[in-house]
Amino acid sequence: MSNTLPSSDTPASDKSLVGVVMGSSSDWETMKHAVQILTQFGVAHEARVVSAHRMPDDLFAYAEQAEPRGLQAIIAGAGGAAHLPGMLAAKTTVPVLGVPVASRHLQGVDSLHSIVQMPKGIPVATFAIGEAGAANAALFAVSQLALHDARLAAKLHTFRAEQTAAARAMTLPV
Ligand code: RP5
Repeated sequence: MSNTLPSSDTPASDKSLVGVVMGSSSDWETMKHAVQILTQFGVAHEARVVSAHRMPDDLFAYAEQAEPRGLQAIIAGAGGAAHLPGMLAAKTTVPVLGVPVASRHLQGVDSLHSIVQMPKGIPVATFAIGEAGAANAALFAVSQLALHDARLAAKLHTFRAEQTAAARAMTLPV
């Protein structure tokens, strides 16, 4: 298990459509599941640490550059007082998809409440705590992009069909 982001995933790129950001490298074990989905679907993306409280100037710069750089979505994961997604959303109109990371003491319920309880006017689409939330945030970004990308839409339909087939093939230990 590694808390280090893979170097090939870290650089910001003019071609990135989705940004995956997180408050700490300790979030990587959760957020890597978003990156895996984006990689699986061939969506150009980047991943990096942008800590809201330890790198506030970087957070503002990332958010301000998101739209001119062409990002279509930002997947933001954080734990505890998880203000990263909300502060990003406050500084950009690019859709922000928030992933609550499980925290040590409150198991991510704190992260979930921090992200989901955005006051009216600045939305953050909030997903489940942990791995499922990270993967689903990426799948949601894929489905948004697929509305204007027929090849990506076909991949998404195939993904769903395979998932259905796998569920139908499930057996019980009776
Ligand atoms: C948050 O604090 C991060 O998103 C992380 O989930 C949590 C703990 O960070 P580290 O102390 O592991 O760097 O900012």
